[in-house]
Amino acid sequence: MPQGFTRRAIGGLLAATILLIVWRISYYEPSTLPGHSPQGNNNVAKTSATSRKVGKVSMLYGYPNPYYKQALESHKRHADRWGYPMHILQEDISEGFWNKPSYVLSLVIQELAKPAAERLEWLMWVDADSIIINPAIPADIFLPPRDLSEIHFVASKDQNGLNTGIVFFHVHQWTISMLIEALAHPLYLPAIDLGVSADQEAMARIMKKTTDGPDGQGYAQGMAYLPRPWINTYEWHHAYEGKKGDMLVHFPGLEDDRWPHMEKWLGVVEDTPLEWEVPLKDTEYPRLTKDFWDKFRTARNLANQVERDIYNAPAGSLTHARQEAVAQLRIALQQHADEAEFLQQCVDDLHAAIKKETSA
Ligand SMILES: [Mn+2]
Repeated sequence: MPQGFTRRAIGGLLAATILLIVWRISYYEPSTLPGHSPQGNNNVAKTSATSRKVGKVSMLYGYPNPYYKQALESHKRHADRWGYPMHILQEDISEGFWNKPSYVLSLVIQELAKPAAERLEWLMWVDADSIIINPAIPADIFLPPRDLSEIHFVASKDQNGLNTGIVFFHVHQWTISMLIEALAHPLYLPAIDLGVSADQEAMARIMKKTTDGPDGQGYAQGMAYLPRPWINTYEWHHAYEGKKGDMLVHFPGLEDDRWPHMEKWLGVVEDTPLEWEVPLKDTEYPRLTKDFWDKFRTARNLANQVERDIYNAPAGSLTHARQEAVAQLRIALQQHADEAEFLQQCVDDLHAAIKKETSA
């Protein structure tokens, strides 16, 4: 290779890197978290061409709680490292749990009011009872590839269903409609008891809707559940369910156990931050997330194709088995994408139905 070419190539690469860094810094907003001074942002981690503009969002108000404050500082360090602006609600703007969807809605609207090129693309909500333990994991590795443009909400579920402790919201009109329906739930369906986590229960119910909504199809096809331990790893009374390299720890439930558990983890990340840090490439995340979305895409494309085939089938064709199997696969994509074996079973069942009805 001629030397001039090499020099030009290196020069070009350097210029592109500087441009990228300048561009990332321009999205930086200092935290307004009390007592947290904004740090310089010249250590922003490298981002790839497929990376997304992500902002992190949380809330902390009311009686001062040093554990939550320190937990959010771990999120702020993660945000600084990757060049994500971080927004923290510090005033009670609504009633209890409704602060969360209200604040996210306000941010989505603010982002959409900007010119497209200046907008954040996704918001990562993080509860103040979660701590980043491996800041080397970028938020956008979990997001759907751009071609899966119908996905606007990425979450996880536990034994109680949807858990909104850690969730990704797409900056999109779909999210505005969804959050407005969630916020309005107690007003238009006052007879339904949403329980203690009312906002979470409202969102869980709305995510199952396949009627009404922005396009008359509800919201079910706009969401995907990731395996919960990837993004929303729990601390149980007896132990951490995750392993070294996992991105964070969340402390739902736990009652009085929460404080000693948070204190232990805050000690780990503040005193020995490198103990739990593992470079992204040395974790399972790149392979697992790629595999997840590849399988999701394959299943979704199959469902689309079979629905077209059924629609175009000549009158009198057998389609009943395919209709049933494709409906099952849709439900699997919408509510069980985090259960890999179940999703695969639904794909296999649909292939069997196709074979049965089209090979005769
Ligand atoms: Mn929580």
